[in-house]
Amino acid sequence: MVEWTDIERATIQEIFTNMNYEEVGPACLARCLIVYPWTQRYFGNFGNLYNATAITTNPMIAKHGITILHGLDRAVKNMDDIKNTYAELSELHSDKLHVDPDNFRLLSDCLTIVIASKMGKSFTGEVQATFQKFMAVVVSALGRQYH
Ligand code: HNI
Repeated sequence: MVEWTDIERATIQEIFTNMNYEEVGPACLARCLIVYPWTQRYFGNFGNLYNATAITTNPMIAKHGITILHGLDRAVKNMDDIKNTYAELSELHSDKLHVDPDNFRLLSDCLTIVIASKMGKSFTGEVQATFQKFMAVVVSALGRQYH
């Protein structure tokens, strides 16, 4: 069971409250597909992913980036039970989508970088530590139903 301090809880709430989902979601998924091109294989039906420009202007990627962030909302709202919150989503990524769970961490790293660039100076070491702790719990929960 993961313990959260009041400051950690407040930090996570603040990051998500102030986040522009329409900007951060697409940027985060696009970055993942550009930096780790093998992750493109799961989006074969998303149209043109030919190069970085095609990826960053692909409307299906943009929309799905926002969907992923809304997926993270569930963890923000259930910080004390992230594991069970993601049981179904983990099963979907494992059994139906066959997404290699290593990719969750790659996406999480891209999200950290995008958020850092948006927050600038206010993305302190402490904020980063809290955000990465949160994402580590999410990544672990999403990987739970793999067998
Ligand atoms: Ni992911 C669908 C959340 C990481 C590939 N994904 C979803 C959906 C949510 C979601 C929510 C929609 C489910 C539904 O339709 O019921 N994905 C998340 C979250 C993370 C994540 C919270 C990690 C932080 N997904 C990844 C990664 C990949 C990925 C790393 C591949 C590299 N996801 C997919 C694919 C789909 C998907 C593919 C189906 C897309 C579609 O619409 O066809």
